[in-house]
Amino acid sequence: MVQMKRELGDSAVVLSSRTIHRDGSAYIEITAGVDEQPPAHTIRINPEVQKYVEQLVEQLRTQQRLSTPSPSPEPTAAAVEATSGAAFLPPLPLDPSSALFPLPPQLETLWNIFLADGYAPDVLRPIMQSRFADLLHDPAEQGTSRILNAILDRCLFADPGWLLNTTAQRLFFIGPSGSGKSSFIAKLTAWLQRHHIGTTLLTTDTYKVDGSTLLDVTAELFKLPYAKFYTAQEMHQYLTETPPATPVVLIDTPGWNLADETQRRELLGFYEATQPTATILVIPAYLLLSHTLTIWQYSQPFHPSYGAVTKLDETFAFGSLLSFLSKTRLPLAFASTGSEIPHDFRIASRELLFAYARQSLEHRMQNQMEQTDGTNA
Ligand SMILES: Nc1nc2c(ncn2[C@@H]2O[C@H](COP(=O)(O)OP(=O)(O)OP(=O)(O)O)[C@@H](O)[C@H]2O)c(=O)[nH]1
Ligand SMILES: [Mg+2]
Repeated sequence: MVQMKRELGDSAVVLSSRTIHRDGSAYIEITAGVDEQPPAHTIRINPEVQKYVEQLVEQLRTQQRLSTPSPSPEPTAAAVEATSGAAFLPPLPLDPSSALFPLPPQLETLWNIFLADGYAPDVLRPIMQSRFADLLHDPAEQGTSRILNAILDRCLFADPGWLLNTTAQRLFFIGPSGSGKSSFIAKLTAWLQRHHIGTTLLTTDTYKVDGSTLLDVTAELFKLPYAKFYTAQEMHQYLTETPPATPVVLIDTPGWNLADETQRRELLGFYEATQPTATILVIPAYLLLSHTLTIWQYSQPFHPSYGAVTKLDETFAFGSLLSFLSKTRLPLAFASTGSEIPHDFRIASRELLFAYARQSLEHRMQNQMEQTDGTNA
């Protein structure tokens, strides 16, 4: 039995046995069986994916790519031609839930650069997996754009004309303290006036010194209907008795902490009094993803309809923002690219975010190359 287990493993079982007499000696012949089922963890791997990866790794091994630390930064024309002529396997849509298999060095660099720029691994992983073979072909810059475009494909942008063709929009602005809500409302007001769209300004930010100063000045400058409220009741009464007649009404709020139940309840009182047609969530681009997702969670009672991203100029990594947009699918409507009122206002677009995000990734890639050069020197 010991010999059987040693030769066939622990799962071997005796099926039959008999005694054989040969040359005057007696032998016991055992017929044993082994369960041929592979272990459970092997079964879970998609066999097509496994086969594909094995073939790919074999192909790379043949070309000695896995054993060389990294390709030289400036490949020669001959080397480029030789590489592009290589017969790679066609791309296979891999199962996004499967673990990321070991990456060859040229994709590891891309993966690390995106991670360093704040992109969430669970956003990045399925994209890199599904474009695995294409990315292996691409030079680094092209690969970066390919991944970035795939992430932007998952982000939503508001129709740029939605506010220009409106007849009755009440926009309720929420967002963390100092996110740029009041400045943004001032910028948006100027933009609406340039497009001759009647605007009323309302503020509930009457809880702190100077909370409403920016809107006082903006309303005065453009001679707009304007009111301030200290309580939700006051606001409700005002809106019931004298509902604003302008096509657009912008409502500023204090930068209360939505995770704080008391503050959230008070803000909800204003929200219910306003009965807005849309809630705009104002978020600075530099916040960490864990932070924006928490804000997102606590902002659900306000039903955020659109996003306005601020401080693009003060942000040096755009992965958190793009991961947030791709995860929440919150349509981005506006952007603020600086503190100057009214100039630093943009209608959000895919092209705008691509430009900012690409620049940051390029910068990171350049730094990495300089570091590699420094290490090699
Ligand atoms: N660099 C830069 N600064 C901005 C931007 N938007 C707003 N700011 C600045 O950020 C600071 C806060 O802006 P506010 O508009 O007061 O922010 P808020 O969300 O209304 O703040 P609270 O009402 O206190 O919650 C001000 O100094 C603004 O000038 C932007 O896009 N870029
Ligand atoms: Mg404010």
